[in-house]
Amino acid sequence: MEDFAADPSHPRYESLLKRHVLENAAKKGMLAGSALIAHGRGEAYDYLLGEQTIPPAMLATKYALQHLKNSPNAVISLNGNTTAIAGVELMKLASVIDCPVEVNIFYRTPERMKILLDHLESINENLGLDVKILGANPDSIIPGLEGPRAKCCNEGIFSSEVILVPLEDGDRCEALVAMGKTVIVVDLNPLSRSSRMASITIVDEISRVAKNMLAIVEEQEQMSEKINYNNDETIKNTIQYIKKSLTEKYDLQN
Ligand code: PTJ
Repeated sequence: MEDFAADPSHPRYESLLKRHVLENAAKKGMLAGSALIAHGRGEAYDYLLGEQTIPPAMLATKYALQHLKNSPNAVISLNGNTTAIAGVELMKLASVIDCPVEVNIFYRTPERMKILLDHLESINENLGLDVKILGANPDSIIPGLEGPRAKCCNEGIFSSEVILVPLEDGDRCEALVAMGKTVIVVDLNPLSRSSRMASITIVDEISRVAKNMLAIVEEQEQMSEKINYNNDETIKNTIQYIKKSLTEKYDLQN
């Protein structure tokens, strides 16, 4: 990336790089107006996690992946932020688990839809993938939602049994759960309504989740591991983890 000045030795290199990728995506018209605010909120929560995948997130990731892999009709929903920072990894994942992706954005405009769909097509071409990319011609409506954010494709989100929806908003998450789907949310904020509504909540950064899922899928034996999972417990364990690490780090008991 020629116009990126930070050196890999910079302690905040990864974070600066992600911001830069989002800045460029914004210039190309891929992002919603509030995308950088949403990212900043995510960064603040990521600080509390130590910018790493914590054990409850890894458990949720493995459990979610088993559902995605074993379902005959899973789908990965992609919005602006997710496409910009984890589009490549999630397209690779879709290819390995053989499911479609669907561009489904909250702030929907025909211009943004086209830019995002073209971007994903170029990932297919550049990596020699053949992932089905849905979203151009929505023919269904998510029941219980008003306006353009309810639009979706029958072949993808509408008929899916398992859906991965990174950075989802609470209303849509609730509506998808009400449709009887297994809704897998990725959200750095364990307190958000999406996190609390989802069937499986992964409190982790989306590009780390995508990389973890790809690595796990490649190690086939982890896919058959019997996982005892309870989503409320996983969220509580996440909040406990944050509390314990802050207490230890800042010696808050004294
Ligand atoms: O592309 P669109 O039109 O669908 O719009 C996408 C955004 C993200 C702008 C839109 O969905 C939105 O406004 O989202 P919210 O309601 O601000 O929620 C975003 C949630 O994602 C917040 O709880 C953030 O903490 C979290 N988040 C932000 N960046 C990341 C993240 N979670 C995981 N990985 C991230 N990189």
